[in-house]
Amino acid sequence: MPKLVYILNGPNLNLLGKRQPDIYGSETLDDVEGDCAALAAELGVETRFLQSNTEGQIIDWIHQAREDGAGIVINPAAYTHTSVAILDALNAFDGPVIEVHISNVHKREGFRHHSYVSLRADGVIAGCGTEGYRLALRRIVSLLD
Ligand code: CA2
Repeated sequence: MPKLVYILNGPNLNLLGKRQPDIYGSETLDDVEGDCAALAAELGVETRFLQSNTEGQIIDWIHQAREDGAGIVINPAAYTHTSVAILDALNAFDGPVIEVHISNVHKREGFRHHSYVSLRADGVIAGCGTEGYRLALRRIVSLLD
């Protein structure tokens, strides 16, 4: 059975490729999912790619990953900067966690410079566009090997 990597996406990322291409690029979230699935096949892992606009749903998926997930790639979007609850859920997950941001949050408003999730993440990728997801997946797999 291939190892399962959760790829979790927070609020408004369903709009990817549809608004603000100057910040987030022109790929849609479906495109990113396809890219990750193709890379996962190459790397010999399975991915479960999910997006929610609701904090509780993201927490429930992290709990699910405790049961069947080997690693988590997470772009918590705005919850990055606000959610102790997502941090607590990630702290209850034993496998590797990589945090992804499409934009370079450190070049943006001050409130985006702090991340609760970074207190748990084993690595953080920011400002690499949607390629960041593939970089994160590669890193998860090398941490799992
Ligand atoms: O750069 C990232 O990936 C962010 O996690 C994206 C979040 C933002 O709140 C974080 O500070 C950085 C915003 C996601 C909203 O995505 C949109 C995409 C296209 C159009 C509108 C929103």
